[in-house]
Amino acid sequence: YFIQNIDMSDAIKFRKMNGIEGKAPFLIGVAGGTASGKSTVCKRIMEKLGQVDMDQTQRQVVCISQDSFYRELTAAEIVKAGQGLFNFDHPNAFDEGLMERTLNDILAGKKCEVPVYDFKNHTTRKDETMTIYPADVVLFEGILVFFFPQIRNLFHMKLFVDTDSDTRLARRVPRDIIERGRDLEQVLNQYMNFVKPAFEEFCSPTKKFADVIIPRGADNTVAIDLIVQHIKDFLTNRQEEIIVETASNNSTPSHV
Ligand code: UZR
Ligand code: MG
Repeated sequence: YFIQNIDMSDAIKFRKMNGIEGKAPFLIGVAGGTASGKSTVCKRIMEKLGQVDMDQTQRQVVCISQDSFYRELTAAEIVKAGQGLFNFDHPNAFDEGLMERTLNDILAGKKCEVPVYDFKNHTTRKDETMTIYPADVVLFEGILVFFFPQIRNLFHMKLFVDTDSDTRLARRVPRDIIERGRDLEQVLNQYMNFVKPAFEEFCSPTKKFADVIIPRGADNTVAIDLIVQHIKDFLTNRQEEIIVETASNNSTPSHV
């Protein structure tokens, strides 16, 4: 069983010993409009897989947000952002190259560093990154994760969280005010000028790429249970493949 506060070298040794070192994870993309419940759907999936109370390094399932890949803004763009005049819902707001390189590293079974985004200052933190350790399942969530073809084509499974736009707006307003330090007028202006039109132009059309559309978001426990079962099947199958591989690689008769 897992040990709390395990040393990283132990986690890497553990993957090595169990033959899962360098294995490509099952990569899941989770798209949907703002405040549709993407993060909550990911959290539920991780909870149902029993991942939440586990040590970071022992986790078989990790979740990354597209927010980490907002590109650096110029001085002029930062001023615009402060006035609610910068379009954070447009594909150009993201660093597509960094997203693609990071996902490719993850698929290669490498450990990688992901930027941490600060919504209050509209910038990634200079002093801080998040380390993503090799995992068996990686969830990547964001409004435009299916927009860029090179990124879209990397996913083994694509989910689209489909929540009514009035529900999304009703959630977005308090979230921006409380968690992201905005005022009501700024939030509504930004929503009308950028968030809503960009959803219709860039996000909503990517629903057609999804394998599974989840109506009502995190409330939809039936959909979440089906997805979790699929992930469990993947993990079990891979474990069986590894056992077979390990057995055939051993010259001495196997005890498995
Ligand atoms: P989710 N966003 C900000 O509000 N400020 C930033 O500095 C960067 C992004 C918002 C962005 C988008 N839009 O709608 C939302 N605006 O984050 C996406 N305006 O996040 O999928 O969690 O709603
Ligand atoms: Mg989010």
